[in-house]
Amino acid sequence: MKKINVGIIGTGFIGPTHIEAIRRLGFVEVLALAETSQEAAEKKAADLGIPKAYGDYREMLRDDEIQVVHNCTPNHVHFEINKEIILAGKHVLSEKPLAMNSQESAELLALAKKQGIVHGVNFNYRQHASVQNLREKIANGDIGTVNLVHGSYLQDWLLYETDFNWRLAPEVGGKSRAVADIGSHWCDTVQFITGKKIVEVFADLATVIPVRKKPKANVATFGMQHIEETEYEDVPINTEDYASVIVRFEDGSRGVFIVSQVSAGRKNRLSFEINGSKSSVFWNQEEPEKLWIGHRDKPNEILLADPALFASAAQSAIHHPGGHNEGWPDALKNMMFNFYSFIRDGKDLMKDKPNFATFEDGHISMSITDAILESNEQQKWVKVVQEVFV
Ligand code: SOE
Repeated sequence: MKKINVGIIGTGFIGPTHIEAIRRLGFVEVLALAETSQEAAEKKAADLGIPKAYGDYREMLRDDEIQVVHNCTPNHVHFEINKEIILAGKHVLSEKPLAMNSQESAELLALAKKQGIVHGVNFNYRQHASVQNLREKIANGDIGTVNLVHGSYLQDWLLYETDFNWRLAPEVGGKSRAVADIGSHWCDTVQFITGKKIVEVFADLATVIPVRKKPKANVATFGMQHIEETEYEDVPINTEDYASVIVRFEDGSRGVFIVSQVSAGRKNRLSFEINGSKSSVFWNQEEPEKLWIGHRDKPNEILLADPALFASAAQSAIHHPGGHNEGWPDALKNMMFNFYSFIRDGKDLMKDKPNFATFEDGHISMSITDAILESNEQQKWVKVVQEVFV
């Protein structure tokens, strides 16, 4: 069978993780990459063993051999590049956030539907095997009615005033930082698991470090610990390091989450607890093979990821026997497998249900972020705008 040919735009922290996950599939070829200059593109292409290098992504979009394009660029160019990918008639897999606000993400969703291409957004945490299994358990009524959903997404890579990255500047990262970058994952994951949408929010955002020391050199995401930089300039910070958000779900059930990028010791800790009418569950992305199940009338349990113990609908998400733990790169591979098998099998998003997040989910996520920003500004409950364009 002929392989599906892919081009990647942007090769910072996340682009290479996409490339590695795609390569594990076997039926997809990373044929090209695009960077901001021909020299940078050629260097990256040589390092990563990719045949074609483009110094301008628009040229790559004119390459007839490329069928799918991944948008792994910084946030402020997501909208424009996603639009151009769609108009070029290519399938698109974008990093989140899809755009800078929900008007733009609505426009992208409408355009993607009109062009009939396959569109995906990289909400990768829903692809963990234990998360897929938990969704089945909840749908089967194993924990009863979901009453409460609470948790957090904590990181420490922006803890020090000398930590700096493009995500800190609103004109590049967007008006929201921690909420858009990691809160978006938390909301997507819990909405996926419970099957319930967040419809209303009350938020309190804080910039814990209001002035940062910007190193004279550029620093990649998660890159600070390797930098020995002595020359800095003081930069005022206008995006949030921290947020606490109370949420209401569409069926009236309640939840709350916090996000922080300044929590020492927490590297990439997305966690949630769900309290149902029969039992509770707790999951933490840093120990993804474990699902805690809490009971009132018998001892609590830890379900270790194991295909033999998983619901049949979740078994395609786990690839090794119990004890052979899978993690972040494996969830990303599941994302790529589900996205690319949908394309390979000639499926259509207007008719077939995907097992990956689409631009519809990306737009819902942007609408939640917009509502959180508005709630923080006005210090009141704000409804999440629900319309999804058909
Ligand atoms: C940085 O906070 C980041 O790389 C996010 O952008 C990713 O989406 C998340 O998975 C890990 O952290």
